[in-house]
Amino acid sequence: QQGDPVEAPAFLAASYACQRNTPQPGHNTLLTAALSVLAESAELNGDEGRGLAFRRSEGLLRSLDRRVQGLAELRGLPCLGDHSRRVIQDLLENGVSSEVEETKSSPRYKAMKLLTGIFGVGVKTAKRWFTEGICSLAQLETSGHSLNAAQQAGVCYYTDLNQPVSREEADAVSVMVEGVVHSVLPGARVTLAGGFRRGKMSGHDVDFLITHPDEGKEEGLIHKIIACLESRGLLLYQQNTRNTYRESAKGAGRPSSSMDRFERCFSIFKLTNDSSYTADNGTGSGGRPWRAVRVDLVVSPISQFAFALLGWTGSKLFERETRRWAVRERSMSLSSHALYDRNQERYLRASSEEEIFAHLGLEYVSPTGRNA
Ligand code: 8DG
Ligand code: MN
Ligand code: MN
Repeated sequence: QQGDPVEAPAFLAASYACQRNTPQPGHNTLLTAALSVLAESAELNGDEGRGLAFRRSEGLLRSLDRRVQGLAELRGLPCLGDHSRRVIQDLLENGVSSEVEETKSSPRYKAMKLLTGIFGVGVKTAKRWFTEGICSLAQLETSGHSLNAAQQAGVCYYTDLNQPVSREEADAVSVMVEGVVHSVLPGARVTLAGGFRRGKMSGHDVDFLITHPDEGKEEGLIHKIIACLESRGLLLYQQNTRNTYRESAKGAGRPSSSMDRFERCFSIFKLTNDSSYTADNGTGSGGRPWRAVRVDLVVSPISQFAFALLGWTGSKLFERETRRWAVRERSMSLSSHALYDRNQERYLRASSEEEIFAHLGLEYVSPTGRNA
């Protein structure tokens, strides 16, 4: 049957990603991969607005429950601007998009991707280096730039850290983290967050959220965890911060801010190729019997745990959209710490993610549906 395209169901026509169920990888990976390149390229140029527009298109396409075969099927759907539609049309008609191919092969994109692929190097630093003609690790090394501790570790473990972390490796890291956490604070709870909680099969790091059912017991926990990891020789690098969050009478801080103030540790683990871990690709570069893996550890008081879990599960776009929904549609500000109702001028408590969605007037989206 040819006919007109069917009306999009309401949840697909929803313009906020947090109103939709978005599985991984979705039915339109050719299109989403292409839009992701354009989004990344814009982000690497420091053009956040343009990056966000492509991310929204990408998210919308990933949420569709079938493979798109013609542009007409996208009629009436939100989040797809003219530019995205042109790229999609190219891909549907020719199998490739010339703009995407040009972007991928441009020296600037390649260099910026390589340089920001160094742990500890952000867009601003990479841009400065690229302007000076630095396009490779070798050129960076001979440039004489002094690197901070994070960047030194980033260069040192570059190959390992740019090899995706597999599900098996994430599970092996979970075993290590749980062992250490329970030995320094019995009763503490360790929850896998980030992309792996969303059901992704690989990731750029492994994210953990740690709490204890007795409020206050978690204070200072990050230091004990780090000390124990170090004594067991499991850490290659770590940078930790203590908790600086305080509720203010005026309500939660800027809703767009994705940084939070938990006790946390950005680290690089030494994952050994031992019995708990049998993946074939388990050796690091250079044939070492271990590999370096990026791990984020975050400690939350139990009273903020639901918010922290929602915040650290992602995806980044899903988080952004949830916060945008809260402000624009509910006059609330949401962070990884709390939800503040600006009309009632009070904080809304929650002990589960379901309660937060309910406060926001959103239908609950399970972690595996948050891959916007
Ligand atoms: P990946 O590692 O598989 O590439 O994907 P991911 O797990 O979704 O990305 P991530 O960079 O590890 O971030 C996981 C979530 O953590 C993401 O939704 C944003 C959230 N997050 C916070 N606060 C902070 C913060 O201060 N820094 C970073 N990098 N992420 C934060 O809630
Ligand atoms: Mn992650
Ligand atoms: Mn992370």
